[in-house]
Amino acid sequence: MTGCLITVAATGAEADKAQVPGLPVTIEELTEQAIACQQAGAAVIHVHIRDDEAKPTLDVSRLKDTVAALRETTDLIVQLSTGGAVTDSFDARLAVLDAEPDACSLTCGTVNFGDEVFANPWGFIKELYQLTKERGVVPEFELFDLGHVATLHRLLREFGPPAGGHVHCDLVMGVPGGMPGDTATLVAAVQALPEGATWSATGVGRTTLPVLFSALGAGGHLRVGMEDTLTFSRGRPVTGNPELVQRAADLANLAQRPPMTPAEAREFLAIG
Ligand code: KMH
Ligand code: ZN
Repeated sequence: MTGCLITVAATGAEADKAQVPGLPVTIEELTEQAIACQQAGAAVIHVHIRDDEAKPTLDVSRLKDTVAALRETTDLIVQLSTGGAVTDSFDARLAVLDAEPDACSLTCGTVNFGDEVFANPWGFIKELYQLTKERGVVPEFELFDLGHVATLHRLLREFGPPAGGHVHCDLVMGVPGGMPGDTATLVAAVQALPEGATWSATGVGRTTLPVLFSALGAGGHLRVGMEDTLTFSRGRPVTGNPELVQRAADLANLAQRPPMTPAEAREFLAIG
């Protein structure tokens, strides 16, 4: 087994700043936490941004400023979300690539998302995938359900390998409406992945720790962060992303899978 790639999903599009004071919503808050997350063991940052009212936005010039600020202050691989919020249009989600990130998320199917629907029809998936290839942006395939794995196979079959040539996936588990965050489901999803693909996993809400332990034991990599988890332990809210990264890094070290540096992660993910 190799070292452990740790991705921090720092903000997301769902949590409310008024109720979660530690959520990074400004560029300053994001870079401050990003620096601490890198020190704690993160190599990739998955980025959603907020507007002046702390509401989710896909404003391209703000995304550009965020990419530039993260590059200035950290060595982290900057992975922009093309998922955005459930209310974002497909056009706005495609335009995220205009901000020229190192990497982006690419969700391989529609999924119920609590009371909402996170829409990713085939037409959108293939357009976004072709755009990542044209622009040389390395996608991370977000898999919320087993059917998404089948769509990933179809995507690779019809359009060939991604920019960089390496397939890396992220199992997003425990979303109400998606696959459950348990070991049996994780193993089933991993067994269905394309040959040679690497993977990380994240467990949303109370599935965070079971998924983390299962992923480490199965040779996978980790995504943690306030996009996915707002409670550190029973009754104790998360105060910021660094403590989630620190916990993941401590457990990865205990598993003899020390966190990859950003430089090691660039090589691993084939990000130039
Ligand atoms: N906010 C969710 C609706 C992604 O970043 O690509 C979608 C999401 C996935 O977070
Ligand atoms: Zn996201």
